Amino acid sequence: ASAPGLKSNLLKSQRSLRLVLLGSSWSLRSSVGNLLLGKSGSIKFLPQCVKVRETFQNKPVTVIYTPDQLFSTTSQQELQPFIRDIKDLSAPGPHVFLLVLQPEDFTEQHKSRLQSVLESLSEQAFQHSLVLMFRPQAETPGSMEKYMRQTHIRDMIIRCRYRYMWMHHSDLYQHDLDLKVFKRKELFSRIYSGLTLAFGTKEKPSLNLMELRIALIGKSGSGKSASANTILGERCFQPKAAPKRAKARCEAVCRTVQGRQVMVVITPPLFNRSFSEEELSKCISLLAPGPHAFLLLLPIGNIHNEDRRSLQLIRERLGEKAMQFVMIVFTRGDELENQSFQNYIEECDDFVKEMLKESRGRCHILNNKDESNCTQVAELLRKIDKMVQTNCGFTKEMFESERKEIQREMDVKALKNQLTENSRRFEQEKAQRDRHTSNVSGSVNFICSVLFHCKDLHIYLFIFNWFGL
Ligand SMILES: Nc1nc2c(ncn2[C@@H]2O[C@H](COP(=O)(O)OP(=O)(O)O)[C@@H](O)[C@H]2O)c(=O)[nH]1
Ligand SMILES: [Mg+2]
Repeated sequence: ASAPGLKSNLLKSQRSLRLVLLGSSWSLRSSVGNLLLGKSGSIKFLPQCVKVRETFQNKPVTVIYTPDQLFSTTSQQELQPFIRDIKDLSAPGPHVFLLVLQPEDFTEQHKSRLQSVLESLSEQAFQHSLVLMFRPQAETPGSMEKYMRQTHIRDMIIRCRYRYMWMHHSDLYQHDLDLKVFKRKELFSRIYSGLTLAFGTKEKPSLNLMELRIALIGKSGSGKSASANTILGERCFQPKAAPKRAKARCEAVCRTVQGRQVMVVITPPLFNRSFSEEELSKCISLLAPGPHAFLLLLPIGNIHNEDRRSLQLIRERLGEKAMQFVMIVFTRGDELENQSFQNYIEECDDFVKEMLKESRGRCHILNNKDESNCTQVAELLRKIDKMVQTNCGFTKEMFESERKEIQREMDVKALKNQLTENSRRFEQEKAQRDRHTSNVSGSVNFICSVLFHCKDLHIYLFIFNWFGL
């Protein structure tokens, strides 16, 4: 039996979701299952297929855990009971085959086996499959691109019509409850958006380019929500005209944009005091292994001298290295009317030009009122790609080492201040002591002179007395 049509079953009713976990090691598959079901802890190895039901946002979710037979040496014939089990448990047919792969352990043989099992499971199995790839355990710059170039991995992704996503091992073992909930929602949204990806669209999916992770920075009203929607091509956030209270938490959404995965994290305004160090660190964690770009949003017509401080704040809070990943994005591009962007920049105040110089001329303009304009997004992604080519991205390790550096600088500064304060106090006390000493010596002199004069007086009195005067 073929799997039921995705659109008719999953999208129309959206009543339930049946998922089959296939692929890599038991520990990875079961951990992905646990994340989907919102469960913690590990499941001990199961020798046969098992079906577990849960709900997600009030909708039933069934996850079918499969044992390790798939990649073991068993012949295709011996796999028949395994295939039958999956069919029985996922009847009337699964909506999604989640192919959990670890690229460094995934071989040509694994690919052939996986393909033939999928073909036996359903004629339409590939249209219902999503490749979930785990980042290499020892990730080095460019290692993901290297895996994406491997023929068997490329073939697998192309057969799944470019439905693929990367995950980080740490996504599965989050201790932070908020992050865990976020990762669960994100995985579901990626499954839904991955499966709804329209085939044969004008957008040509690309395998050469990795996913992009973008952090949006800017004051309240700078257009973070609106720009995130423009970039993601979907109304994921609610833009709001002022006045409003700045959020102290970061928000993240991931979508397939022009054939590639793009994750956008909106950060709370940096000057917001309630935006804690912990939350800042969480923002960077959400963008694991690190953002490719920090877009500093400046709304045309509402840029002030104090906005210059945003760059200083990025330095102070994220470290000097983060500056290499900063791009200034002017929002409200529609307000340029007939003026060209180039001309606008030329007429800008000097401090804006200074800011552009600090970000090495990396800038872009967005018109968030023109939602259908994909060119401005394509151009932005291209500029980010160019930036990524020269520096691979800001990593959590960089952030942590920068934080240490910032902390060290702050400690040195505090120590210097303390020393300055101590010497100032010492000088003050010395001056006070000197004053005191001079007062005392003044008094002593006075007393001495009085005594001296008294002594004279005494002599005079004696003389007067002597002469009987
Ligand atoms: N005309 C125009 N308005 C925009 C543009 N970008 C954002 N806005 C508006 O500016 C206001 C603030 O935007 P929002 O995204 O909520 O800013 P945030 O506080 O940084 O998230 C909203 O009313 C948006 O509709 C743009 O490119 N053009
Ligand atoms: Mg907003």
